[in-house]
Amino acid sequence: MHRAHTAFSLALSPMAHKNFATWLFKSGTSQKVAKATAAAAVRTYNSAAAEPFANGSTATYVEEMYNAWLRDPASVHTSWDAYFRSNTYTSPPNLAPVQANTLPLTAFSLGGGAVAGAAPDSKTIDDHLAVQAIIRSYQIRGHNIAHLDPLEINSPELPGNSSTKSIYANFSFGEQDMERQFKLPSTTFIGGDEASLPLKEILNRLENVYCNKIGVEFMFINSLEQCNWIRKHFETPGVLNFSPEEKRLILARLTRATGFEAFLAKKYSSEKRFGLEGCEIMIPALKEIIDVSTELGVESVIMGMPHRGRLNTLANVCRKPLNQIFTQFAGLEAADDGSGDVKYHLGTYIERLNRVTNKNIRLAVVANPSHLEAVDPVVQGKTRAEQFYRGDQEGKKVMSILIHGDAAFCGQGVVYETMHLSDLPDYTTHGTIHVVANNQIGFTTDPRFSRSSPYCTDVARVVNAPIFHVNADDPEAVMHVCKVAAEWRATFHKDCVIDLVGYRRNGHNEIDEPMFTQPLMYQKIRKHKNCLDLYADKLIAEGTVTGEEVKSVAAKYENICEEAFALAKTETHVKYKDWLDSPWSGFFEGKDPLKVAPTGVKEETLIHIGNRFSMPPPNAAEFVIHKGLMRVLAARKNMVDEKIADWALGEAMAFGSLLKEGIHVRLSGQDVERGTFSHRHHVLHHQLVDKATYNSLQHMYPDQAPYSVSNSSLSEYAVLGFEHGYSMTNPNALVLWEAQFGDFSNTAQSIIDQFISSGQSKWVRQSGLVMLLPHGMEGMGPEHSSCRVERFLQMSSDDPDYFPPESDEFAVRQLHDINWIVANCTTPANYYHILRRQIALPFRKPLILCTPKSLLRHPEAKSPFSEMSEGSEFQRIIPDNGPAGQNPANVKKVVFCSGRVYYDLTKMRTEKQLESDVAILRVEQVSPFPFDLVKEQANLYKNAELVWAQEEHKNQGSWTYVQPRFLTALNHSRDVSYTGRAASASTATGSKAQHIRELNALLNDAISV
Ligand SMILES: Cc1ncc(C[n+]2csc(CCOP(=O)(O)OP(=O)(O)O)c2C)c(N)n1
Ligand SMILES: [Mg+2]
Repeated sequence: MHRAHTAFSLALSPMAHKNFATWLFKSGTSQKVAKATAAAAVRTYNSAAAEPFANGSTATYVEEMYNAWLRDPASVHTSWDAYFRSNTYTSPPNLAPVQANTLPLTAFSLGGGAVAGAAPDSKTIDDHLAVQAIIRSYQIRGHNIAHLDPLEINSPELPGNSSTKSIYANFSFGEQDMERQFKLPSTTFIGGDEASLPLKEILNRLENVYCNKIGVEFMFINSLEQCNWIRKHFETPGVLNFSPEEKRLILARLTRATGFEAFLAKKYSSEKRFGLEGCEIMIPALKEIIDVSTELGVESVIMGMPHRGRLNTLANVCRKPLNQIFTQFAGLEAADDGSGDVKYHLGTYIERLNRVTNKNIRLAVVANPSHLEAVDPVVQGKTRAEQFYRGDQEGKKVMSILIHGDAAFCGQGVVYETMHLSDLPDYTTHGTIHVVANNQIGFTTDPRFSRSSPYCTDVARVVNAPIFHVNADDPEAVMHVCKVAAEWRATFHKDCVIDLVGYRRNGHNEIDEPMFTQPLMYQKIRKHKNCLDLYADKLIAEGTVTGEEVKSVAAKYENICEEAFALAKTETHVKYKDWLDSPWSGFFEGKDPLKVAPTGVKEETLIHIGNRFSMPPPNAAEFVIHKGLMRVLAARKNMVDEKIADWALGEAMAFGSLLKEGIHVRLSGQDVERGTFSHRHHVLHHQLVDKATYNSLQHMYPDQAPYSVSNSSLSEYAVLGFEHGYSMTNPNALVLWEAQFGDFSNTAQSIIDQFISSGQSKWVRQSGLVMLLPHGMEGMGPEHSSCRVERFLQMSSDDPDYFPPESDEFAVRQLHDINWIVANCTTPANYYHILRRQIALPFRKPLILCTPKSLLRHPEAKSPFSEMSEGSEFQRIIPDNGPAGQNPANVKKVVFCSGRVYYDLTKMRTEKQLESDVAILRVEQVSPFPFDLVKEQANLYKNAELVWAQEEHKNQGSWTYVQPRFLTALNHSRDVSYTGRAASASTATGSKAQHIRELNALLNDAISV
């Protein structure tokens, strides 16, 4: 109770006043409020941020202030006085509904000597207001002074004096007031069934709830309902009472968690395992979350977590067989293909019976790279996909849990980016429970030097997620918080955070010396008993268990470990497949691994899709479409009638035909619904009605698969990660992510490097994700030109010096063996085929596709339906079909190129009338490199000089990738020279004139004989 003053004075600090005063007094505020209200009438969001400002606890507070002011203007701060005097405030009749344990202020007559029924005197009112303010202060600030740190080294630097004296001085309460009864306001549940309590009891209860081992941060939430829900779950008397059975279960789980690390430490003392010592309670915590969630209907939990405690989680949460885990320490060869990963990155997938709830549960821990937090959006995407395929629209059956380190949670921006997906209609997973294993250190850096926010969890405040800080040495407090978190998610389907404040008993890893850098902290840690011992002592002292029982539980688990250890010794190989996080049951079985289904479709299908795609909604008369779009639709219809397709139509043909075949298509990225270049227009907007839209691709066939196209948040890292996760879940879906411009994909580099490029090799996990990357040197400056295709190509895993054996299966075998496909298509038909091929393949590979900008409207970049209908297929190289191709022996020069520069080259060739002398060949699939076709084409043009022409700079584009492969394809018998821009540090010039000069030079150079 002694710290009530601190909490109270903080709540009423000048800053707190300022916050209220700003919105109340700013000139023009009322206009702004009016405007905001008008906007809200048009746009409604799902987000909590859309709730009116004067809502929830704030509104109640304002009303309380108003009532106090009515009785005595001097009792409120001068800013409130000024505001209420201005006559702008009217008490809202419905903002603070009277609840069971509330009474209007006029009813205060307790203990202050006022006669029942008579108006209370001003002291009574003041005192009640003071008590209300104290309650509120505890709710707002209690967490700042709670005992969260087991080591007690992290003292919040709070202003003010926390002595008992100053509490009484400030509130005019003396020792004699402690027994006075006070009515409890509707904003507290500490009374239980009682409507009033003595002051002493009020302070005691508040202190216990808010300043003990749990610190609840929630009063920033803009929802009165949610705030009340939290208050109720923490304040109701008795919530922290556990039955002896529950306590024994916690002890048993904690014993396993602790025993696991101890066993590994004993058997593999020099191996890195990133143990959980100091935060072992995380294991019982996760189990509690899963138990409660399962009880509430969840059937599948997808988890993402970093290195710390991962093996323990696999062993004791997922119940991955211990021998498989121990085998990872044995340094065995792998029995299957791939390069594998270190043991503390591997994923797993397990289906088992939850013994506590007696319900079946699926648990997946998603494999992840070292890159901290990179897995967060991947987990979200995978969760979302699983919800989607199960028809779990509210996230009642599938949920995600993300586990974080304290330093990474606040340091890595992707956490913020992922948080911002949490409430978006096409990305929400309906609430994630975040668990921070907060050991108060990141490697060798302590929080004072690694963050500027008071807590490592502050990022979660942006999405109004409640944050439950808890001392990791108090297992019962931790379990309570976990139970509340699981119930919160099941009730509100919003994110919440559990901050498990513990410590790290060892160094960053087991062979690291922490005393080099944290000597004082580690002196404390050395003397600190571990959580299991503390809890066992407590349970023994209170008579819940005996010392013998404690020992026997520990011994039993050690036996289990020993048996598994012996079994692991008999293993001769590790199997990467044992660690797969997303098995695709049935997908590979019975399939010819080298057979690609045809990608052409019946012409009537193309016509049907084309017609639908160019039609306004069926209720067109009422649905007002923008005039410009009517023209777009009419132009599409013309194309369909002429049986030709432009880029957007070709894409729609691919999507529509896949949807017809039952393949779910999901396209996501910034502004993808319309398309950055205004070419796609998949979503038509009613010009007069908000949110009234029509998406013809969702209405192609009555029994089609679902089509989803969604503008994303302005994030690449999280959204690409999300789509990658989505693509992992089901192979029978085409999942595409489009960058606004290709170069923006580099802000998602770790998803590209760590997951997309290498995921199959490391984790035997396949993904058919498509990355659409607008690319092309069109004079738009350095940042809107290049998708840095050279980087993708540099990561392609085909050997430049190896020409695979030629056979009918050459192309598909190459695709099978490589890590991903990199292509730059120049025709809508080829774009259509390569998209469809993603699904036609008997395996899945990511596709990196350079996509056009100006070609979207280029009159020549159109394809006849015949190039998309039955019998047609994707062309890895498009040969020269003009005079040069028809008479190759006379051709003097063959220009190989890739992408849009082809159209510039042909134009120049026409201008120079060199159609018979210069052949232009398009390498559409750059990687895996079409060795066979290059050889075949070069052989046609026996007498020609061979050049590679590209518009990208020499150190960029495809040149460095294709050059050695050309030589391999040609068996080093002929040379291929480079034509194009010089090497450059930047991707493109910012000067239009220079751009044109460079382009002309390269075209002139290429088209010359
Ligand atoms: C993106 C990224 N940057 C740096 C690292 C190197 N690194 C590995 S663990 C670690 C400290 C992480 O601290 P914290 O998140 O608190 O987790 P803890 O190890 O304390 O459990 C760092 C910096 C990394 N793995 N990932
Ligand atoms: Mg840490």
